[in-house]
Amino acid sequence: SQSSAFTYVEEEEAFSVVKPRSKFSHKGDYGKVLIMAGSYGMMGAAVLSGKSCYRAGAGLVKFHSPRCGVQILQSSLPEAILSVDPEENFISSLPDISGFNTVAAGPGWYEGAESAFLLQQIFENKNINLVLDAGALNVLSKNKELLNALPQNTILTPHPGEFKRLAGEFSNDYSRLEGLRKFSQRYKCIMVLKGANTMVALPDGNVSFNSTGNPGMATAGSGDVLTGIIAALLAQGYSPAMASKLGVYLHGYAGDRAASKSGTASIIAEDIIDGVKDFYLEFD
Ligand code: NPW
Ligand code: AMP
Ligand code: MG
Repeated sequence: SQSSAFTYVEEEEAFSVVKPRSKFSHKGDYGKVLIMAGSYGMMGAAVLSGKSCYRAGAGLVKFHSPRCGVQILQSSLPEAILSVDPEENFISSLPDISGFNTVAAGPGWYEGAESAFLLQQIFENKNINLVLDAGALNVLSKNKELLNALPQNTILTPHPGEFKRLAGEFSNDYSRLEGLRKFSQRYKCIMVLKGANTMVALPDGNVSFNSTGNPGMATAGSGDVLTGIIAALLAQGYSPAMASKLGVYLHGYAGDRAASKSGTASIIAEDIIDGVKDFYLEFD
């Protein structure tokens, strides 16, 4: 029925799906993520998504970085490896992505014509898990024909401003929710509309609302952290639908832990990354 299409993701469901780590596992069991993020002046977005990706359990994170980002990334996150783009200030090319099961693209992106070509090349890889955020979404909005080439179950994580660019304006919250559902069904992608009670719309028409998080998470870089978390879950073998719902729950949970330590107004994106540790502590 229409009403059963809407559910809340709460602790019982989220905690029940978290996978334990086998004693005999190695880093290769937890997936390799390629993060294509950052441009001159916005390398912080790449740092935040990479750090949160490791904190959320990915086995290996590789950045593809413009030249200007090399020192920043290597000193902010020595755990990550790098591939370096020929361009100084933005990402202009796709590195060899064989061996990666997950690609996250868009935080801190330069939004020029080169980036549309980049997305087109990424979309040719149909067997990869893909999360698109921020600049990658705006590039899609400027080149709407690319939406028809989205690999199935690609995860898009717009905030309301980015969703407006993608899908236009809606007169009220209900019509926007219906617009989100239709978008997901039409392009067979997973739509994560961020905000208080973030909505996750699946191509089958189901929508879930998140139950965690707080207004302290309305701070720069918060969304970049979510991108890294969802990518980490994809890399660890969660389905795109589960990685989206659990990722949003975990991100909000981490933000709530941060708020319990420092007061809501003081939260910065790094604190949300720290809160991810508290989530996993529940499982050891
Ligand atoms: P207004 O005017 O606020 O009402 P943009 P961005 C509108 C990178 N970052 N939530 C809003 O309207 C990102 O990764 C880098 C949010 C305004 O018109 C991106 O690549 C950082 N916005 C890039 O910066 C840290 C809402 O949308 C517009 C809204 C730009 O991302 C920061 C704002 O969105 C950042 O993450 C809502 N509920 N409703 C770094 N340290 O490197 C309406 N809007 O223009 O896409 O800007 O989100 O800051
Ligand atoms: P972005 O605008 O891309 O940095 O994303 C902001 C992130 O913070 C999203 O994950 C939102 O769900 C979260 N967020 C923003 N405002 C709130 C709020 N008032 N309550 C809960 N979460 C929020
Ligand atoms: Mg954002």
